[in-house]
Amino acid sequence: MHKLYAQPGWGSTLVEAQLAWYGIPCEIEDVGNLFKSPEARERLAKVNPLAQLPTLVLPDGRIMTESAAITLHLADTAPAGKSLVPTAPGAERDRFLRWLVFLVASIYPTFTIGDDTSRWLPDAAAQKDLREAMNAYRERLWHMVEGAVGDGPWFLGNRFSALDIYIAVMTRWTPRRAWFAANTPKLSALALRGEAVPELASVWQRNFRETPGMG
Ligand SMILES: N[C@@H](CCC(=O)N[C@@H](CS)C(=O)NCC(=O)O)C(=O)O
Repeated sequence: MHKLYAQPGWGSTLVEAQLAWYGIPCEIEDVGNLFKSPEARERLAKVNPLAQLPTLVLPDGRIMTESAAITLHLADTAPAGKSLVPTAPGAERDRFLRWLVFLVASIYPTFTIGDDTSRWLPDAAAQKDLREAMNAYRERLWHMVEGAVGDGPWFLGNRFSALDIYIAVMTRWTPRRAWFAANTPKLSALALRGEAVPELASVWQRNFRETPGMG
């Protein structure tokens, strides 16, 4: 069985949702708040030296980290017609890859840097400046993603994909849903649609306990 190191609402939700979509059973171990608990960080670092979520242990004991790698890995064995990743080659696949990597390589690092700026800078005022700079930069990046979304219903058009799961999860994070509703209506609509997918209902419930769409 797969084992997912997790924390409700954190990046592990990206993988928890995909496992649920594929009907892959998994054991979930919530690790605690990695920014507040040195013990949680130490425990996770034994399996993932970066001590980041998601961290997935495959049934044969191998460790997978990096949500995009896990996304592609899970799609490799997905039943035809159920895959969350368009098959190669093709324009839809290329678009998927471009924006998947944009989300993890451009947007995600703004959290790595901004979530706890005391990791990088000793001075409190400088920490605040860095956090605000990351927040502003992230908003610019989200506007770019908004510009890439077509007319729906999903990010890629008619096809539901892992991008829709990323949008549903990451729009829960700063700048949060009210900002997306006001500034990036297409992303906001995708997120709400993603939260209405019946196969994912229990995942959203576990990770974002409040009423869906109200984050
Ligand atoms: N590139 C990684 C980023 C993962 C990541 O930054 N996860 C956050 C949780 S949402 C984390 O574990 N942060 C702890 C830290 O940065 O030390 C991925 O896509 O999986």
